[in-house]
Amino acid sequence: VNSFVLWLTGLPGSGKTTLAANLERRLVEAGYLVDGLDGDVVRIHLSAELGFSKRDRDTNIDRIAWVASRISRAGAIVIVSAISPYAEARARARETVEENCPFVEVYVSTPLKVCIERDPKGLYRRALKGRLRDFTGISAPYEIPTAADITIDTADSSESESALRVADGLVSLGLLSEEVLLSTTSDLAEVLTA
Ligand code: ADX
Repeated sequence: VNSFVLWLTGLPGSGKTTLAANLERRLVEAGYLVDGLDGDVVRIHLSAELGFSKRDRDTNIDRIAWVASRISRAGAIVIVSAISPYAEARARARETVEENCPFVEVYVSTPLKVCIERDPKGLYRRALKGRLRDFTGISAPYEIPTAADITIDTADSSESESALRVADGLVSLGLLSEEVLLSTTSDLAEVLTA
C-alpha cells in the first residue's frame, strides 16, 4: 500500500488546518483515499481531558501518531494538522508511523508576527494580555523543526499555491502521481470567485 502520513506542524494561526483541508480536497479529487486528523477535532473526540502542559501535549501527539499509523496501515493517506511544538514528540510520531509507512514532516513556517495579525480565534490577544497560560508562541515554546521534509510559509502564497507547493514536494518524494498538480474544480472555483 502506498500510503503515507503528512504531518503539518506550526504555530497557532499558521494555516495548518486550511492547508490540510485544501490538500485533502485535492487528493480526494485525484482519487486517493485520504483522512485528516486535526488537533482541534482530536481534542474534542480523543483528547478531551488534556490541557496544554508539555506532558498533555506529548500525550495528545502520541495518540494522534498512533491513530495516524493505524489508518495508514489500512491504506489511506493521513494528513495531520497539530501544533506539535516539541521536537521530541514529533520524532516519536515519526518512529511510530515509520513502522508502517513514510512520514513526511511539513513545517508551516508562517512568521509569528503574521499569526498574531491573523489571530483567528482571538487567543493571541488573550495570551499577549497575560490572560492565557501555556499559549504556544507567547507563553509556551514552539521548537522549530530543523530537518522538515517540506517547509511552507502561508504568508507569501495563496491557499491554493501553498497546497500545490506541498503536493509538488510529495510528487518529488515519489509519494503522489503528477496528476495531483493539474488544476482542479476547486482551482477554477477560486479563479471565478477572485
Ligand atoms: S498540540 O500542542 O497538542 O499539538 P493541538 O494542535 O492539538 O496542540 O491544539 C491546538 C488548538 O488548541 C489550537 O488551535 C487552539 O485553538 C487551541 N488552544 C487552546 N489553548 C491553547 C494553548 N494554550 N496553546 C495552544 N493552543 C491552544
